[in-house]
Parts: sequence; C-alpha cells; structure tokens
Amino acid sequence: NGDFFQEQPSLPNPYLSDPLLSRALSRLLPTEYFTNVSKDLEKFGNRIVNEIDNLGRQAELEEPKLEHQDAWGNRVDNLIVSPAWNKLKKIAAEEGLISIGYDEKIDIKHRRIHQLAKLYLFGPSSGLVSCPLAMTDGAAKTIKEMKLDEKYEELKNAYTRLVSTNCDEAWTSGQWMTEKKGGSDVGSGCDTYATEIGNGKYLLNGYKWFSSAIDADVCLTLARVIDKNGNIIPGSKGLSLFYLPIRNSETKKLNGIQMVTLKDKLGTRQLPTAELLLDGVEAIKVSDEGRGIPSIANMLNVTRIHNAIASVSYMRRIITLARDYSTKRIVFGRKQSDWPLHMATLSKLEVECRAGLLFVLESGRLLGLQESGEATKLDLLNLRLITPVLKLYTGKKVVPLVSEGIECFGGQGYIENTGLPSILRDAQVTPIWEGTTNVLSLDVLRVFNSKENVFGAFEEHIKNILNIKSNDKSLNECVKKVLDALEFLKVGLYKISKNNSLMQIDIGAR
Ligand code: MFK
Ligand code: FAD
Repeated sequence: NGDFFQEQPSLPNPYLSDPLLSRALSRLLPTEYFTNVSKDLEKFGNRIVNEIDNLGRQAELEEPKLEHQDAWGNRVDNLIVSPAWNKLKKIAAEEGLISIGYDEKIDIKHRRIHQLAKLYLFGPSSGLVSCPLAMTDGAAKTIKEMKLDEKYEELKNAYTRLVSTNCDEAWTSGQWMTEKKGGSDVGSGCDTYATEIGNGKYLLNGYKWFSSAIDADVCLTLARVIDKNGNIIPGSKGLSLFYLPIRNSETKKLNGIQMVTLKDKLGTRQLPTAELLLDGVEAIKVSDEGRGIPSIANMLNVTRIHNAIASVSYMRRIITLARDYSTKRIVFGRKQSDWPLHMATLSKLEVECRAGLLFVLESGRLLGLQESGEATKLDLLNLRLITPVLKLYTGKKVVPLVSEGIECFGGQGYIENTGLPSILRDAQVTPIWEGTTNVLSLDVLRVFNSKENVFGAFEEHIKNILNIKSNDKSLNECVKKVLDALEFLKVGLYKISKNNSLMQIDIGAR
C-alpha cells in the first residue's frame, strides 16, 4: 500500500567495506608502507561517501554540451562541462591519483599498488573522470620513458603538470588514435598527415573520430609524415607519435582544432567524447619516424590497466550495493540475505570480482618492479603478457556481472534515478575501448609469437604462485585444475603457432 517505503541501498566506506582489498594490500606491501596506505585509503573512502559520489552523480546528470558559435556567429567551440566534472578533476589531482604512481619520494616498487587501489575506490564515483586520468597516466609514463634531451623542454614541463598534485596547475592528457576507417587497425586507418615546419615541429591535418575528455590540456596522437617529395609510407610503419597542446598557451584558443560534434553515446555520457577536425594543429614529433605505434604502446599498456581497474570497480560497486540491499529488502517473508539462492547468486559475483581485483593488483606489482628497475626478464615478459589478458578478461566479465547485479534489485535496478542503470551502461564500454576483446586476443598472440620464451615465463610465474604447501584438499584440487589448464593452453598455443594462423582464441574462457 501507499505508506510502505523501501529502505534504499547505501554506500559504505568502499575501503572499509571491501572484503579483500586491505588483506591483499597487507600481503603485497611492506608493513609500515601498508599502514600509511591503509590510512590514506580509509580517509579517501570517507571522502567518496561524503563528497565524491554525489559529485559523480551530478556530473552524470549534467551532461557536457558543445556550443559552436557565440551570439555573434564567431566559431568558438565552447565545451560546457558540469562544475562537478571540474571539481572531480581537482580532487583527483589533490588526492594524487596520478602523482602517487610517479612520486620519487615514495617506495618505487610499491607505489603503483597504492595508486591502483585508490583508483579502484574512485572509479564508480568518479563521474568518468577515471577516463582522463587513465590517459594522463599513460601520457606521463610515455613521456617519462622517452629520455628527452633539452630540446624537449615543453614536454618536460608537460610531464611535471601531468603528475602534479596542485589542483590549479595539474593537467590532463587526451589520446587520439581512432579514425573513421579504423580504431583497431590504426596502421591502415590513420589518415592524419604531418608536414614539417622546422624545429621538430609539424602541422597535422586529419579527422579524429573518437576523442574523449576533450577538455584536456595536451594530447598524444598519431600521424603520417609527408616527406619533402610529398611521399608517405602506408600502414603502421608510416606512423609517428606527436605531442600537442590543445590550446595556445597565451591566447587560449584551440590549436588548429575544430570540435565537430560530441558523440551521443549509450553510456559514459558524463564524458565529453568528440569528433575533431585537425586543421593545421601545431605538434611536436616525439618518436622516431615510423615508430608511432610501439611508442604509443607505453600509453596503451597503462590505460589498459586502468580499464581493468574500472571494470573491477564497477563489479565491486554493484555487489556492495546489492549486498547492502539484501539486508533491507524483504521477499517472501525473509530478508533477501536469508535466502540461500540469492546468496548463491551474490557469491558467484563476489568470486569473480575478487579474482579481478587480485589480477589488477598483480599487474601493479609487476609494473612497480619494472619501474624500480628490479624486474627480472621473466617479470617483464609476464607484465607484457598479462596486460592484454587482464584488460580483455575483466572487460568481458564486467558486463554480465553488472547485469546480474542489477537484477538483484528487481524492477528498481531498471529505474534511472536509482543511479543503478548507468553502472551497466558505463561498464559496456570497457570491453570496447582501449582495444576490443578480439584485438587484445591477437595482442596476446603477438606476444607469444615473439622470439622470447613467453610461455615458459608465464608457466614459471604461475607455478611460483601455485607453489603452495597445504593440506587443504579443495585448494590442492584447484591448483591441479590450474596446472591442467596450463598444459591445455600450452598445447593450444603450440598448434596455433605451428599453423601460423591468427585465429581468435577466447583467452577468457580458457
Ligand atoms: C576508465 C578507464 C579508462 C580507459 C581509457 C579511456 C579512453 C579511451 C581511449 C581509447 O580507446 S584510445 C584508443 C585505443 N586504441 C587501441 O587500443 C587500438 C587497438 N589496436 C591495437 O591495439 C593494435 O594491436 C595496434 C594498433 C596497437 C597495432 O596494430 P598493428 O598495426 O598490427 O601493429 P604491429 O605491426 O603488429 O606492431 C607494431 C609495433 O608495435 C610492434 O613493435 P616492433 O615494430 O618493434 O616489432 C609491436 O610489437 C608493437 N606493439 C603493438 N602493441 C603493443 C606493442 N608493444 C608493446 N605493447 C603493446 N600493447
Ligand atoms: P573496429 O576496429 O571496426 O572493430 C569492429 C569489430 O571488429 C570489433 O568487434 C573488433 O574486435 C573486430 N575486429 C577488428 N579487427 C579484428 C581482427 N583482426 N580479428 C578479429 N576481429 C577483429 N579512441 C581514441 O583514440 N581516443 C579516445 O579518446 C576514444 N574514446 C572513446 C570513447 C568511447 C565512449 C568509445 C566507445 C570509443 C572511444 N575510442 C577512442 C575508440 C575506441 O578505441 C575504438 O572504438 C575501438 O578501439 C574499436 O575500434 P573501431 O570502433 O574502429 O572498431
């Protein structure tokens, strides 16, 4: 009847309520460092509940808009974003969501784990600011690994801004790769051309079909250099990497860029994703000629880890809310949580989410080893191998998981102003951008087909992890199953490499 009101699900401190995160961190981090990280995450968790989550919701409700002209007909391309979006970007800088990964004062080997844990808490409340953060991290890593000489002062300055904690100075970066002809096959799809104008500078002309977080300050992009005779090299070997400021630092006008339209998207509607006409964009070539794809790969590998964090964070959010709701919703005379069938459903989701979190943290561990210079050859091979697997696996799992989570709320899960449907819509992008599942499967094959003994490294890595001495029968059975699967995978990969066929293998299913 009309006077019944269902108690709604509430969001607890995402760090304190996470059943696994703190335990996993205490295993991965030295004790004193863990204590500090734990305090930071608890404080951040409170800020998420009390401030950030509301801002994220506001950013979602106040979608970005693009005004092409001012009242007098001047072309202005004025991008209007929610004040909440801007505030979230400031909070991200202040909280060190990028800087933690680069702070030389922090234990280099472990700081990535801290950063990933913090991003995992932030993701579902971030109003999709998680997207520009991913690209900013990718750009910072790419610039850092370039070992630039003094002629690249502009890039050094950009790096300082990208990793800044000063919210008035911090910058974000875009990543423009996709064009109309191809987002996966960038080598054939790229029709952006670069003409040298001296001093290592070029003018870019082309059309970028998907460009997210277009309120960024700088960008990394790919273009094909036209040589003095007007010739170009087709395919991926003709692409070079360019850095550009999005606006002129003095006039603040767009740097030869026209924002053609904002994409009308299924989800991620908080995020301004534009089609851009590049009409004489001044840019600096930052890779050797023709080395654009391997140079932007540093960025891709970082953003793919961020993508996995986003996927797992959506899983965690829907489970947290569904768990809370299960203690509040009465069905057939009992709380949902008292029905074994409902708990079995939640348990399945829980197992998947925990596996995803451990997988993400493992990538953070390996990344930390790489950045501290302590990685063995085996660690480096494993990092290269697990990054596409992590991204494709979590991206593939999150959509059905969130869908099942939404069902736990019955009809309410389908109602817009509960905020629940947007989790499903936003999750659906994670298997698509930053490389689709099939394209990442092919990346896994690219790694296996390299000269290195990648499978040997992977096998050793798994065996090290599984080197558990236990009397627990079910644990030992699990270990055996994983070792059998490993053998199965080895045989499958051997067949694929023997036939030299780039057939699609569903790594996830295996
Ligand atoms: C909330 C989370 C947010 C996440 C961010 C949100 C923003 C969304 C932004 C985007 O979606 S940005 C666009 C992302 N686009 C993609 O991910 C492109 C997907 N396509 C691929 O990944 C293709 O595999 C790729 C374009 C990279 C390569 O295709 P090709 O032309 O077949 O490359 P090829 O010839 O096999 O490789 C060229 C070189 O790059 C080789 O090196 P060498 O020349 O030295 O032999 C490869 O080994 C190297 N390479 C390719 N992928 C690599 C890599 N190296 C390291 N890591 C990789 N992942
Ligand atoms: P296609 O490459 O045409 O792929 C279509 C299908 O073909 C996919 O299922 C794919 O798996 C499959 N396929 C392709 N090649 C093979 C193969 N060899 N074997 C088997 N199957 C294959 N891009 C940017 O550069 N910057 C951005 O900021 C950005 N933001 C985005 C924001 C959103 C919301 C979205 C949805 C996309 C964004 N993208 C961005 C683009 C995104 O990275 C691409 O859409 C994605 O990489 C796929 O490229 P495509 O759309 O051209 O699809």
